[in-house]
Amino acid sequence: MLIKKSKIAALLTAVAVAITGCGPFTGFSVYDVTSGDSGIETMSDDALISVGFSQLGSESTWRSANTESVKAALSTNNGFFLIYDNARQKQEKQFKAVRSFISQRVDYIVICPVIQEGWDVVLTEARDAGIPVILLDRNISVNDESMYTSFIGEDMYAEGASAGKWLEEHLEKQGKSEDDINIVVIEGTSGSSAQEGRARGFGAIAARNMNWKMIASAKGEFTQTKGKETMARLLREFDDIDVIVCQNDDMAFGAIEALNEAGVKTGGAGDPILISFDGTRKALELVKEGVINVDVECNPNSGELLAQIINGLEAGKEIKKTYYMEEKVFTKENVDEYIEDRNY
Ligand code: GZL
Repeated sequence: MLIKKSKIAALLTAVAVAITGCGPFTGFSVYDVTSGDSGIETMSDDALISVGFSQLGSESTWRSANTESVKAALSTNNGFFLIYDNARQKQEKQFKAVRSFISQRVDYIVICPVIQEGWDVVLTEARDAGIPVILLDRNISVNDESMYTSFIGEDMYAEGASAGKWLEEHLEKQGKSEDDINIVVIEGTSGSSAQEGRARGFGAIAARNMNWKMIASAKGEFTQTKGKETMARLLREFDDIDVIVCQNDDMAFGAIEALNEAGVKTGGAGDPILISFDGTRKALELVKEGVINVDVECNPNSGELLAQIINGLEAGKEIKKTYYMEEKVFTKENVDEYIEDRNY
């Protein structure tokens, strides 16, 4: 679908007036409606695919990498005109952004949904406007799956199950398969497919180990600050924690701060086991040091696949409903093979 300069100009004016209240501005490839910063290079092509991207926030290292992956892949040089909005964890802001994209008649809408519920109405509006919606990273619960064209992201249930299977094997090696194991979980954003999927996946493995005691699940909101607060509270409540599951690296970083302040080491023989998710470089360095025992990868670099799928749709190709990113499980035994390649 070719988008003429006239439409881009109208799009830019609409964005400018709608967001900043001031007049049109000259060419750029990415307009960040959150900060009002214009992008980098002037537009060279007059045939651009316009994409409205509703990103849920900037809460973690992972999220920043995911945003950068999309901006790099959906650049003007690659044939795209990207309008980026950061909803700062608020679903209402995502609804507002999607409705703004609809009013600007973009060619595609991409959403990283902060939580699973509540999307039926706004996605019906996008469908009525004839604008395909692609879900990125997190998934949604809708009555009618035709509301979105495709989901590109991670299999969160599999990630949770991988962490549980690793713990089974680790306890077996330690000769602790029959011991009572007290487990606390610091969970990400409540109601997100990441929090819910990882909890269900790990929970399925825990259910087949009757000696595993899930003594607490607490909110960490995927942030380092909240992860630290929650870990400090759990340390005050429990003095016999054997396993700490953090549903992302940023919460693990916060938990480690609280553990250090309480004089509690993790990862070594007799220490609490620390399990994390995402596989950021900083976390893999802690895996290498033996502070984090295992880190289940959640790959944020989905921008290129997103661009391929949009180009495929433009070319009328058959597109799958679901695309899962390739993911690994990092431990002290294999981390050296991958740590140098981490770009986030
Ligand atoms: C998972 C993603 C999660 C990451 C967190 O796909 O949605 O959100 O695990 C991020 O780091 O905040």
